[in-house]
Amino acid sequence: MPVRCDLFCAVIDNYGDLGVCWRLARQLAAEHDVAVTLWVDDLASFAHMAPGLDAAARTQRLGGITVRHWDGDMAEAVPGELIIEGFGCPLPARFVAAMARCQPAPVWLNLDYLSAEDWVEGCHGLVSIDQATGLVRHFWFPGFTAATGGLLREAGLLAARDAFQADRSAQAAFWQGLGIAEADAFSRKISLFSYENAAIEALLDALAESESSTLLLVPAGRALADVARWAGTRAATLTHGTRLARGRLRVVILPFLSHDDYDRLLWACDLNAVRGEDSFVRAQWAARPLLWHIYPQDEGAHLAKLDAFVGRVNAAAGQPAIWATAQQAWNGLPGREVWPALLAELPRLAVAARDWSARLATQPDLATGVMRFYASRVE
Ligand code: TRH
Repeated sequence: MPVRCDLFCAVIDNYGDLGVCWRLARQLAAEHDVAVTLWVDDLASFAHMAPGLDAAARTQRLGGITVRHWDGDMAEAVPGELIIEGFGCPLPARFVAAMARCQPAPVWLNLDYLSAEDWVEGCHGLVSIDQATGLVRHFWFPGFTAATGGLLREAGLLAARDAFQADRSAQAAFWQGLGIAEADAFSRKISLFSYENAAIEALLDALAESESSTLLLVPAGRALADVARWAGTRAATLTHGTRLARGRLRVVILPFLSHDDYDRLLWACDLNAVRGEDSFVRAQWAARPLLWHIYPQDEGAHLAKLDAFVGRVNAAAGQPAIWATAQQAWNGLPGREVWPALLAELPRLAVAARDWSARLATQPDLATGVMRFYASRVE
């Protein structure tokens, strides 16, 4: 009998919570033979990311998992043996009470947010006791070292990436599919996924004034406001297929891509601007240089997280110094002048990014870690 897992996702904002939970759900089903039910409270947002999803269906099968709309107290639900709550979303009291009636009690994990900070190693695996039932909840912290919960990485991901990056005809077909058959004519390609970001203007100026030609791909989203301001137009005019040109820069607006196509975009670009958590991790698996727009938090708490990540990469993979300065400039700290220097270093940054990706890949992936932990609890 496969292990039954209930994975809960409350959509707070944007797409990261969903992206992570959906990815984990699919991997548990595909690689660990787990019967996963993914409970999502906002199916309309999910449908934006998952093309085959019916936002009106309360229950449906999608890519090897069951997706259910989470909109009540779940009085009728029968808990599985493994319960994962995404990012501390509180579970309905009646569901927790049903968990407490199970014999044995399910293994209960809270999947937390990713950070490269040192404290993560100390907090990964800590427990809290549910006051009402006495059930034990384990904190699962993703991270960049063996003493953390690891990073999501599907079994065939890096082989698929390597095959794609070595195959010019596969890349040409990908660009053709996006309606950009001319992509290969550009010296470099850059993808841009960020929140509203005042640094976009200076980067685009540097690309326009560069000696080398650039194709900038911008999937629909919050960065369009700054791209529009740079272009002197309204964001509403920037829709799928819109092309803008200035100097040596051509900008193409893309639709919001499927997960698989977004991976291919990251694999195909020479620099990827990413944000939040899931795209940030995917860019590291792309083994290409990245600019991380970290999710802004109150009182600048995110800047410590940015520093921790940059410090960890620098210690391991020895990036050219401009990379750290560029991460800061991309996140609102002074540094308008960094972009030409960053672009000049892209070839060396590419070598370092590949090295970093290979180092990360020596650690067990997050889904495997979860299932090993589960096995250790039920032995
Ligand atoms: O969307 P994000 O900013 O998400 C999150 C959430 O805001 C969350 O609350 C916050 O705590 C966290 O960031 C840090 O960024 P993220 O995590 O990169 O998620 C984006 C998802 O969208 C990811 O799964 C990749 C996917 N995506 C596509 O599928 N197609 C696309 O074209 C693009 C650009 C992204």
